Amino acid sequence: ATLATLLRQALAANQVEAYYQPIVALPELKIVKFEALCRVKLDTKLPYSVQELIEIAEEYNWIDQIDAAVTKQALHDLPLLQRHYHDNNIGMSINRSVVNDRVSHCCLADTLNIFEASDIDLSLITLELTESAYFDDSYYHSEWLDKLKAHNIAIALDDFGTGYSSFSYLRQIPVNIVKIDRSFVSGLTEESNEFSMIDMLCKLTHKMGGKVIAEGVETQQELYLLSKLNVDMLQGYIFSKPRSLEQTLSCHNDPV
Ligand code: G
Ligand code: G
Ligand code: NA
Repeated sequence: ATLATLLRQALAANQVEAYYQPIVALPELKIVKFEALCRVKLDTKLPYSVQELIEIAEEYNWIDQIDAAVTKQALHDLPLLQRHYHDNNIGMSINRSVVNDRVSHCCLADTLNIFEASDIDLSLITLELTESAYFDDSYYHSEWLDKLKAHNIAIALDDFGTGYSSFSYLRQIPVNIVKIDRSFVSGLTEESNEFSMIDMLCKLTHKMGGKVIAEGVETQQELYLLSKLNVDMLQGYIFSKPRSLEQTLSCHNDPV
């Protein structure tokens, strides 16, 4: 069977699970939120990546279904995570692909319905928007942006610096958080161009009233340099891989 067939079968059988990866704030490296990342159990021994599944789901318009499932689980699980860490201010970051106008508009309408039906304080929620060629002008001004804002839901630009995720977004939508793509972070040195770019991006984002998250932090060296650069939050394997709720709740120590 093709991956698409396997994915369709898995979706029909509700084999979607939200995993959680902590995002920590500098300088204390305290967990401030989790990013919900989907995992789908396929009936195959062949290797596959989440990225491939997301791309297939986007192509076949199944992404709404995945996003709805992950969002519901994430909202359900957030109070459990808060209780585990004794911190009611811990938030949840949820991914949204912006594939095309049809998907994005109905998907965001769905998303808002799910949010509005939950008891969660929505100011603890961030939507991470991922690049798309179709992220056109009409989108920037659409009413859901106002609704997100009215609910105090934060908007993060994912994978900043790659593909379509660029300055035009920053100009046109009210971005609260910029997530620096991990390709800028990997192997960071003080003499590198990436160091200067992250420096500039932090200054710019802070000047615009936003915050910066560095993704894919794996080494002490990266951690040290990013803290020197005034990055606000960090995420990466150095703290924790994405884990299931069960795994996260059975972990008694801070991930650092
Ligand atoms: O977890 P992992 O790094 O393997 O995820 C691969 C990619 O899939 C990430 O870039 C992420 O943006 C995307 N992704 C993961 N979970 C979700 C999800 O629930 N919804 C959407 N739309 N994208 C997701
Ligand atoms: O871009 P986004 O935030 O959606 O990326 C999330 C993806 O990045 C997840 O698939 C997750 O598994 C992966 N990821 C998280 N931390 C690290 C890391 O430190 N190194 C690498 N290589 N991937 C990571
Ligand atoms: Na993301």
